[in-house]
Amino acid sequence: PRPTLLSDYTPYNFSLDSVTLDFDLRVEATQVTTTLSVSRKAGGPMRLNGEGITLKSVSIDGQILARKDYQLTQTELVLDNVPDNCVIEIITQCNPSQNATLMGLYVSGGRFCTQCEAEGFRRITYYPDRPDVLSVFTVKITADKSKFPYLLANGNMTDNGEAPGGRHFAVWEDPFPKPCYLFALVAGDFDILEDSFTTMSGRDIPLTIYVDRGDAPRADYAMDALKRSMRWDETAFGREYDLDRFMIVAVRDFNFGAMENKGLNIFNSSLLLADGPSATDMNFERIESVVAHEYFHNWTGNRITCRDWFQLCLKEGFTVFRDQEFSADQRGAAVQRIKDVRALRARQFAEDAGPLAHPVRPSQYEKIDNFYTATIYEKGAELIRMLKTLLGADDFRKGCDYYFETLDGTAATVEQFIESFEAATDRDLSQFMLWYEQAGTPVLDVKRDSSSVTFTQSLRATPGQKTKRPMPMPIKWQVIGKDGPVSDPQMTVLNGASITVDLPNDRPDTTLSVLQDFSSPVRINSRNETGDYLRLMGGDPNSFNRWDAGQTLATKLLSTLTGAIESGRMPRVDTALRDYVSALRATLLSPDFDNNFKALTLSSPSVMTILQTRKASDPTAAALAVDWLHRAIGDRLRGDLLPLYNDLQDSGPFSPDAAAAGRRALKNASLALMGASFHPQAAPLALEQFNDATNMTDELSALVTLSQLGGRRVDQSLSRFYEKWEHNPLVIDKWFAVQAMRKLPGGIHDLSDLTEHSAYDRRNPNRVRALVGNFAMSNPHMFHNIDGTGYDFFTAQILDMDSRNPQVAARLAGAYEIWPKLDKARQALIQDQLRAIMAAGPSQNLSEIAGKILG
Ligand code: BAL
Ligand code: ZN
Repeated sequence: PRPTLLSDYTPYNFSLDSVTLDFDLRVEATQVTTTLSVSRKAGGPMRLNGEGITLKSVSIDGQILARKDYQLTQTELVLDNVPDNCVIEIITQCNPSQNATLMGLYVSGGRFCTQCEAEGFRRITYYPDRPDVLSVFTVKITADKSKFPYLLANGNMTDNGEAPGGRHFAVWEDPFPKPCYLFALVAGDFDILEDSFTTMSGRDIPLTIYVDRGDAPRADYAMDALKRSMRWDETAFGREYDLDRFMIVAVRDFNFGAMENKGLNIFNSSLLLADGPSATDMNFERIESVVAHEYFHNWTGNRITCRDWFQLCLKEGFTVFRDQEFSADQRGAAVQRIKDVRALRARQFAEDAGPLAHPVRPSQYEKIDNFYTATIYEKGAELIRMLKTLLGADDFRKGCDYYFETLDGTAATVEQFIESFEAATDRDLSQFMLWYEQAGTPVLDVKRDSSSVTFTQSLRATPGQKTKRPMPMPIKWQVIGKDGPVSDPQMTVLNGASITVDLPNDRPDTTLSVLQDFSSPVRINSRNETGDYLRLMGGDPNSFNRWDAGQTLATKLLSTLTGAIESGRMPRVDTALRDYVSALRATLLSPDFDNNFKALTLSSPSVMTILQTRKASDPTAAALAVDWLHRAIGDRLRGDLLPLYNDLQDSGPFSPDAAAAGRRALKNASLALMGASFHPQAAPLALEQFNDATNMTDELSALVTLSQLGGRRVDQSLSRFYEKWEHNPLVIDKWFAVQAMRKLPGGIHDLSDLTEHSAYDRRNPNRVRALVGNFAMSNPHMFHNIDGTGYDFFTAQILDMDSRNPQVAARLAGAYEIWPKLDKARQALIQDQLRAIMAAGPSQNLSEIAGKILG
């Protein structure tokens, strides 16, 4: 099919003055009566999108149209001769119980729920399913009262009552005009958690979270995070909540993490429910940030939405930036920045370097679902961060205020966003737009002599973009001597291809700390040597760069080790490795750093990061290199790890806060290194921790260490874990994930057996991601096995998923994007898999991804 092009944008030829939706909810045959009050803005027929639904009737101003008066295809209802002002009524029917795409209206856990972004509303009724058509919605829901006691939609409930046949109804009105992708409906039985929030102007807002029966206590943390988010948006951005109530619903079957529907957020239960015994610290951290993210969308996404889906980064990049800033305030800026950059490099840099590279604002797509990517989200957030760095905090805030004030209630573009900052600060930001238009990660070359430093930027061609232009790049840097900094922090903006700057002083024997706080999303090419990285690890006052120096050094060591393993040589402990571990040890023992920072310093770069630095590499060699390095670190820190582990034992009640999480992170990192180096205490300690754990972070970390140590205890621990958590699906996801990531003794057969386990559910994205997704992304030994069985298994699972849920299938298939970085044999194997996918008659979603990866 022909792709959709940014350049083809034309406004819709009608405005919708109001929309009324009347749902007669039935599990197998729901009837939706849609009433549109329309006014013509330009000539032409009215085109309405629709997919997978049955048209019952259509009428204009009370006159039912005959079949010859409209055109109906698989994807469109086209009405000719629509009067300039009229009321159109459309009656449709759908089958929520059979809707496995999890788009539109579907049933999850016996309840009705919806997911409409990006193009799910067309599975509910015929409608202009595009983000620039805004309208006010009134929604009436009627359903069986005993099975569906709660009937929810966006906005405020204005009426409710009994209906014949044991049914009841509720009417909801949302006074804020919105595009249909923000529509939501939920009906079912729930436990509820209630609270309230007083806004900065003194309005009391009831807050309600709807969860499975018995789960309400597990929503406490999300509620707390919600209230902190609401306050933070007032103080950091001056944004107040607008409706009279705010609701969140947790559902188990969900394609996204969560969805920002106006006043009625719907969450994947994995990103909402947590308590100490069943959720890890990482779960708590993610819940806090995703609750904040969806809430922040109320202004960046809902009050100001996107003109078209090419502008997706306008709401997503900005909202990720906002949730990152929130998390930094809640948990510590340095550690948050390290985690955000680590995720960016692992996912977005890999995307930018491969066949799926695309600009933050793409210019064409086949299926917009495929563009909910790390580039749109995470690189999009980096662009906002650079804007703030370039403008300064005060001018950045002025630009944000201007944007909120002038574009409220509209569907905007990236240009309008940037123009807001230009208008508010009187600056020319036209060159900055290149960051939105050019794909790929720039390389920043750093070359110094005794008195100056030269920064040069370059950007390689990416699919569809041969030539690139220089982009404005803020570079924070500082001169570091052997006893610490010998200059103040400096800021250079590189606008052209190259710039030479005088050093503040020309002392010999100094190292430049470049790109402090990761001030631009680029790769650095420096001439630093091991000694320079060791100096930065010990003496850089910028926490991010202190951590990053260790990562760079570890990546170089791992690349060398991978090369040795590939050519059949034994890896060896050399001086660089010895010095690196000594620097790690100094960090571990220093009272100046917090436990979170120390744990991050101990965590080594991933296999994906190593592959990015190499050509035609064997991923199983890279995985062996990581294992080998862990073992070497564990050996060399042998005397330190056990005392550290013992010192960090928790005492007192569980807290999910950053300080307590940091203690657990460092303690479990010590345990993992003891395990990796087969410390005699590793197995007994892991077993004791597993048996006695009172929180999931400790329980799961111990299980992972045990599973890596191998032996009979692994099966016993896995069985025990399963029996203990059998009734908590979120923990059973973890049980599948642990096995997906380990070297299974029976190889791929063990993995196939897991897909036949009674708890495995092919229809549930969380479960499939836990087993199949983790296998592809985090089990390099088995996934990349040269016998090809890992790839065979994975392709079969993708195609199986594609028959039900194309969106999730296409996302899984993204794991194959790494193939150009692999050795020739694996390249050929993966290309064969991609051809097999294309030959199997895949969905449009999967075909776009597999086709692009294949090239
Ligand atoms: N808008 C889709 C889910 C999210 O990014 O919040
Ligand atoms: Zn979002």
